[in-house]
Amino acid sequence: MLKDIEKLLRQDKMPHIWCPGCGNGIVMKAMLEAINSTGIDTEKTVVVSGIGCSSRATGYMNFDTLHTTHGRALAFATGVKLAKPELNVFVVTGDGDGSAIGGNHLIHAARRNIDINVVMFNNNIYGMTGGQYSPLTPHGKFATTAPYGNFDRTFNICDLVKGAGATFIGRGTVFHTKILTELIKGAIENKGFSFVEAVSICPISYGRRNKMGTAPQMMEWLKKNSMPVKAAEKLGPEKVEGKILVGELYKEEAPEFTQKYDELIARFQKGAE
Ligand SMILES: Cc1ncc(C[n+]2csc(CCOP(=O)(O)OP(=O)(O)O)c2C)c(N)n1
Ligand code: SF4
Repeated sequence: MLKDIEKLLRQDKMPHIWCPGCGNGIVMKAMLEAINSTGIDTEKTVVVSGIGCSSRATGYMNFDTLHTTHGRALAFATGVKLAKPELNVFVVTGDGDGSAIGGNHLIHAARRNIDINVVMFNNNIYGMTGGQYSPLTPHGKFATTAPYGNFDRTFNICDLVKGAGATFIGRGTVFHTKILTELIKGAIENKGFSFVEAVSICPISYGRRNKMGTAPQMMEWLKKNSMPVKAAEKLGPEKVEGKILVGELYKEEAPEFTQKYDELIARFQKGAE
């Protein structure tokens, strides 16, 4: 309920800067609901973001927050988690922030399986700077820098993160908010690197250019073009082609980075005695 999460918002920072119909508030609410329902200590919770419309979420969330530089949220978050492994560390990142300039940080944080929960707000575009294409702009879609349609291949960021070593991966959308909230809860419960792709809508910098209509029409589009991953597994690839697959995509157990680091220190301290 909204009442339960109001305390997790910085009311003095309202109104927010997001455009009417933007999906960012929906993803932020899913994060707050997940944090609230898992009952983690909010005094020991840190949220780190880069730069972009989505990254402004750290300004509105009532935790210890860091609004850092474009693409570098995971580098800052890694420092926070290594210095104080007892903290619950989240990263809020945009598709541009986290998959382009911050792509290498994403690969290596996943590779280390460091216990950080990343929520990537994927609106398929660089929203804040007016609509340049990002690595997650689908093939053929229009952007200020792709006036004839994006000729890059469509890129699956969850596959990249899986290949790199993440131990929890899920995809939700701003239409499927219950699923999105559950996935963020799954990320919190996983002791290791967790990645949740939150497919969002940017009616201003993406929707207008791609003639997707109003925000409710973009939501309708998300509903029609998504499918639960479990249902997709039972269908042939031709029926799944182009669909956004939502749900838990991957989970495994693997040693966590800060725990291994602490064990190493303890081993050498013992040796020195
Ligand atoms: C080093 C650096 N390069 C470029 C920029 C300009 N810049 C600010 S936000 C942004 C893109 C944001 O897009 P995304 O991460 O997808 O987030 P959104 O705004 O869509 O939520 C860029 C390129 C910057 N601030 N710093
Ligand atoms: S430009 Fe797009 S992503 Fe940015 S606040 Fe507006 S609708 Fe949201």
